[in-house]
Amino acid sequence: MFPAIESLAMTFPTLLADKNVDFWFPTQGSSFAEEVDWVYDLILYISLAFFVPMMAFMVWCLFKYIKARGTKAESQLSHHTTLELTWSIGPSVLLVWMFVQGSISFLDMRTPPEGSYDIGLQAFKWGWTMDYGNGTFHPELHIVKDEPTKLSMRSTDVIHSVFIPAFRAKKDVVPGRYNYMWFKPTVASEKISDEELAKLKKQSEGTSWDYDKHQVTPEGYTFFDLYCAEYCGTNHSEMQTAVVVHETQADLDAWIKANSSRGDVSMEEWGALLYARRGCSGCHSVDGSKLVGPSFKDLFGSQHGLTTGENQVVDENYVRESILAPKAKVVAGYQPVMPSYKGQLSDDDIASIIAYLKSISESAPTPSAEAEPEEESAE
Ligand code: HEC
Ligand SMILES: [Cu+2]
Repeated sequence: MFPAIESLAMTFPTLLADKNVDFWFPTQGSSFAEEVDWVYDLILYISLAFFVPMMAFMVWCLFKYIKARGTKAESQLSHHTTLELTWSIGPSVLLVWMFVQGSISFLDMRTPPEGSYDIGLQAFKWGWTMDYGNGTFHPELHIVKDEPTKLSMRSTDVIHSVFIPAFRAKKDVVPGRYNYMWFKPTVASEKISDEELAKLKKQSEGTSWDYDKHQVTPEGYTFFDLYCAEYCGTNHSEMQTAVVVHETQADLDAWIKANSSRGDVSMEEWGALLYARRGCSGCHSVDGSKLVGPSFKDLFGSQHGLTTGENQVVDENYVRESILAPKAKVVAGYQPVMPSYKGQLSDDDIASIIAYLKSISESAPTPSAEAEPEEESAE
């Protein structure tokens, strides 16, 4: 099966370093894994059983029938019906067997069971947003052990592909339609101790969280990898996220609740979190460099032209409109490729993003009437 081959190719360089990888394949993390690996092994060993003796025989013939230079070649036009039937029918039977075995697993993977736990997945250049319902969105995929889980997937731009090597699951995400995939995770994530997590947090202070280096999420869970497996542009290789498998539904519910709203985090901090979590960082830098979209550094309070030729001041209303209806006013020199976040960011979320934009803008004016009466940190 393709997932197995690709997972091997992808994990090979990190094979020895990664504790999630057995000798040959990633951990068997879902109910599909055993089946897929079995079919893979079946095909591999049948191929080896033919390849090795054939090559050995060929090399043996090379030496056995070697002739001196200049010897005239003889014609060998003879025919052996039994031999020819054997080498045609034998392999055909084996091929059909491989096909049937592969199809059985394939059909199983195609059909989500009734009553699966449904999570929305949105793919975009270049990241992922999972929709847990009730306005809770997060780039990480959080699911429950032994619970059949279905992903309802869509793309805002080009074709992406969800690939979770440990689950042996992969499916394309195509713009303009919903695609579905499902799996039943069988291995739960572990959580490291609070002290260990605090240590890691300290190490990575001031930088973004390095999943590869720490091998746990910012909340301290071990995780499986989720990659984009369809080349989709410049930052395709960074289109990765973590899959965390919770022990019980109650654990997942608690996690969703904790991530559903700002809680007692300040607006500015929440805005920064949303910037990182909701994919803005894929298109907008905060260091002044131009990516797919304009940088957020010193954006708030500045002025620039629109594609219509009009001049636009970046204020609260304009930012709000840019997030909810990005195509209404397009910045001159940019393509109208930003997805709308309508229905995905609450009023509080948008106000938090505005607070964050102000905090990284020199020219941000004093808080206007619309902004929260929160103390402005003038750095
Ligand atoms: C797929 C890339 C992409 C993503 C993701 C994205 N944007 Fe944009 N954004 C753009 C582009 C391109 C523009 C400029 C063209 C336009 O105005 O639509 C833009 C424009 C903007 C503007 C107006 C900027 C200006 O200079 O006037 C704001 C504000 C904005 N985005 C906020 C956000 C926020 C907040 C997020 C995350 C919640 C986000 N964007 C996610 C591509 C993106
Ligand atoms: Cu992609």
